[in-house]
Amino acid sequence: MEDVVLPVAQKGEEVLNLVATKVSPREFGSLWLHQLSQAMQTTMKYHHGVGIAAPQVYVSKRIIIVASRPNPRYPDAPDMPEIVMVNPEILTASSEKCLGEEGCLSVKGERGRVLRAQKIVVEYYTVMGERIQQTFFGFPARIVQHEIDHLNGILFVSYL
Ligand code: K1U
Ligand code: ZN
Repeated sequence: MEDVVLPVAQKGEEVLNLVATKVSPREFGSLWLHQLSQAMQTTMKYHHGVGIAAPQVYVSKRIIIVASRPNPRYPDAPDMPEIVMVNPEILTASSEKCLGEEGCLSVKGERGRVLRAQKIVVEYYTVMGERIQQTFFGFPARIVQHEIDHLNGILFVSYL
């Protein structure tokens, strides 16, 4: 089950327009949540992405993965281990904004510059249900905002 590459929904498909539902407390630590997060990681890596959200693999639940690494557009991006976030919420967002290039596994062949908060504080749960508060800056903060937009039915192209 670990190496499953899931199909990725493309712009125009209804699942990408929905507001995803929260993972319930009884689902924390469950086999399906472990298997889904593992398959999301495999799918993201297969497509060389730096993030992915569950609705992109046809699961309308509030789960995202963030995996910053240096890349041609962001050579100074931190190389972070993947973080799986369940029910993520942005607690605070800086008034300082920055423009940066984005792409999307669900919008093939399109890139664009999007204005995002430079710094955010996020609260989320691990797959085991541990509550975490974490601060993100720059490119990782951009990925988190892009992925949480997916949970709210928003694609980056709507900002262009
Ligand atoms: O959610 C997704 O569709 C994945 C997306 C995440 C993302 C990339 C860039 C900015 C914000 C969020 C991707 O991984 S697109 C492919 C990619 O690695 C990339 C694209 C543009 C700039 C930098 C990286
Ligand atoms: Zn995307």
